[in-house]
Amino acid sequence: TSVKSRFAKSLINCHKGNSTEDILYHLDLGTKTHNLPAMFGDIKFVCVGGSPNRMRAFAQFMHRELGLAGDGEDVADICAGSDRYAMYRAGPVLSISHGMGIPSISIMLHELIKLLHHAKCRDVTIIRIGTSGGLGIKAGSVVITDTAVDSSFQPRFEQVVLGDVVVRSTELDKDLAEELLACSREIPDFPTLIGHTMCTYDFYEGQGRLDGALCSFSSEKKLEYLRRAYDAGVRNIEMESTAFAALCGLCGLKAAVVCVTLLDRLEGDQIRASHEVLWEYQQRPQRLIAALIRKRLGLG
Ligand code: R2B
Ligand code: URA
Repeated sequence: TSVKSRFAKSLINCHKGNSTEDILYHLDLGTKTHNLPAMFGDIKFVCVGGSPNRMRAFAQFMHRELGLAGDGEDVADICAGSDRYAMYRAGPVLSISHGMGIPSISIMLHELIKLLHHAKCRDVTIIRIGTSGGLGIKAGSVVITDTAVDSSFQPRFEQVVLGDVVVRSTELDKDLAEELLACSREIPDFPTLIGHTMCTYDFYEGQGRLDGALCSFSSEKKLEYLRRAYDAGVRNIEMESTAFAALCGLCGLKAAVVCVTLLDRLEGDQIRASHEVLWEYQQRPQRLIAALIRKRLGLG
């Protein structure tokens, strides 16, 4: 089966020509209402993450890291007209929130990829910076995903299209993952590793938690599943990576997933760290991505 995208080699969605208006509804942007090439044509790095506040903090952080004029504290939300997603920019870096879970990130990515196409962006690197539950690794470790796998540990993303299940590959850019790992060696404050990331449709039962509203399996079954995941190479669990990898891959975008782990799931289900500790953890992927961007831009 072949899929055409606006951003892949053909660069054009098979149904929508360039002449008609395109409304990016959930971003509150459009080709008639906004000059997308002027607003975004020079974007080279797109960073996406679940929370609007975190993505705002990331844009402010990148503003400082890139040595841009002003303190960057008053960054404006480019999607202020929509309360679904938040978008900020700092120089050539775009920072966008995607909410929680595959449906939410999918909607954002469709519109973001069309935005990059309309804006005529070239050589864009896209990175998801997120949180996750770790497997057999110290809380606070950062995992760079080599392969995003589903809850059966397979490198695939299943999407229902016109009532049929279509299976898409979840391959990520190997060179980018290695480049990120090389950058991590210059940040000794926390452990960074490469591993498989398991993507689930739920935070509770879907991730083998026993602290949700339902109680449908034993703690022995839970640990058996998590150990099987570990043995299959899974080092962290989150809720967007397979859809992100599949969509970016089909559209020819070089993509990476970098998530900090908030706990070790072999040790428990509840996230008990303090807000201060969790906030510092969430800065770790940001620091790694800042190092990559600075290096790419020749800023040392
Ligand atoms: C990680 O954290 C969120 C759930 O707490 C979800 O968006 C994810 O992938
Ligand atoms: N995000 C997840 O999806 N799972 C966790 O355990 C922690 C954060």
